[in-house]
Amino acid sequence: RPVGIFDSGVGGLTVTREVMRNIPEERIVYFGDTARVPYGSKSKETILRYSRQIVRFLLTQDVKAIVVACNTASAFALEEIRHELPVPIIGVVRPGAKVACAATKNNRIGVIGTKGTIASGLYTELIRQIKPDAEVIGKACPLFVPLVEEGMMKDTVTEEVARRYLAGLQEQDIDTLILGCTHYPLLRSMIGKIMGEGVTLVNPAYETACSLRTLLIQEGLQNTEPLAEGENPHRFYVSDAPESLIGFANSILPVNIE
Ligand code: DGN
Repeated sequence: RPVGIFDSGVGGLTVTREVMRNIPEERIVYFGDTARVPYGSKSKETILRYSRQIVRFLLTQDVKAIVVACNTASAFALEEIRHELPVPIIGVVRPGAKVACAATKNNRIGVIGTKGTIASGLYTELIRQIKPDAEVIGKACPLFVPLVEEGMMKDTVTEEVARRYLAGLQEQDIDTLILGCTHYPLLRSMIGKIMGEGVTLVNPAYETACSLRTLLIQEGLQNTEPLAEGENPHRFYVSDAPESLIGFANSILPVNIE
């Protein structure tokens, strides 16, 4: 049985990429809610309703576990839908928070994400559960998502926007920064350059793939038969405009999608 992964749109493919790299034997059913993206500026009630609908769809695809690849949906909906499901579900926020706690030495952690993710305060809450005296400084960076979707990862305009967003965090003496939005790992080198070598960047997408692997092993759900050479066993669904997903997927995934 496949693993279900969903996101507000194409951004969750950064999580899918890490799952494919780190657990290559697993089959994936991906759902991107491209008709209703962005989630970052919507209310908790709306995100919860959308997430419930998507999870219901993924269950019709006979998934054995679900990954909420979207930070905003993880922050607003995960805890409520967890209790409603017959399969295990994980999000991206908890794995990111855990690794940031392990990485920080001065207990000063920055988090960047959508307005919704930062306003939810969930990263701060989960970090403080592990490190009660940690200082967490959040910053919403809403322009990063459209800039990445325009393919402007290396553009000087994006760099200027990033410098403005990150200026406040640079003054806060953080030693760890969580890239708390699906799109931000694609700006990793630019953000790293601006923040400098003293700041460890945490990519929740990678950490989530590791958590998924642990979960599948613990629950005895891992696929023990390797996929056949050249086989593309993954399925991708969107609620609108499949071409946007195909272009983005083919630029970042290790498999080709038609
Ligand atoms: N996938 C969203 C997130 O990780 O928060 C970003 C895209 C969006 O819906 N704004």
